Amino acid sequence: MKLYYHPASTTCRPIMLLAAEAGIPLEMQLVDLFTGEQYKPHYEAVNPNHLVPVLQDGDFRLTESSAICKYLAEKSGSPLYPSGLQERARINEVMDWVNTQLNRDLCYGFVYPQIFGFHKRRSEEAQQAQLEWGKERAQGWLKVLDQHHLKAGNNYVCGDKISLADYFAAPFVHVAQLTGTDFAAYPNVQAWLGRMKALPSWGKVFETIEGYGATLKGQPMVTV
Ligand SMILES: N[C@@H](CCC(=O)N[C@@H](CS)C(=O)NCC(=O)O)C(=O)O
Repeated sequence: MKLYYHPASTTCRPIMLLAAEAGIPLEMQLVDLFTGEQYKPHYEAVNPNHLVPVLQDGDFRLTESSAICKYLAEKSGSPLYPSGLQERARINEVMDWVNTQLNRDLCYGFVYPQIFGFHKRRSEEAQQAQLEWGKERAQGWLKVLDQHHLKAGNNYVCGDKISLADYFAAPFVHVAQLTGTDFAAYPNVQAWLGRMKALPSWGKVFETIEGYGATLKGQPMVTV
């Protein structure tokens, strides 16, 4: 199986982490997002959305990070994605929540306008308004993560067992750190992220984005 990816992509890291931890062999095909390779005809033929990740399994091509994670977990029979109806539904629920609410407001609404030049708003006033709006919304979702999903007794987002939802959520939550956020205001999130970072493959999977984060140090940023 081949994965079209970029290591700085938040949506690729859940798949990279899953594959590395579960020992799923993937041929890694870099798509250079920083030179606009995603818009070149050869890649448009792979994904008309001009996005990574894309999984190629023989003749079968799959986009959407959440769908790819589920496909790989199911295909490899991973215990991270148990087949019990309600257990699986709970994992799907959290993954959908991350992909819609948290990703929209924390990543796109708050972090990316600060760390990626091409996401920055056109004027200082627009930028400040965006960050104000994004911060308030992101704080709300982090509170839900902290006090509902990770409430006392829950070491992981779906209970006491690590699941595919943790693999999916952690890279999206982690991006807040690139603005200098330390999650002290969300102690359960902080402790959970610490557990996720202890996964043996975390360092390698996050190497590129951490390297990028290091180049941002010293820039004034708003934290959540
Ligand atoms: N809904 C898609 C979103 C994928 C996505 O946003 N990919 C970003 C990287 S994290 C991308 O390829 N961006 C390229 C661009 O915006 O030109 C998924 O979950 O797979």
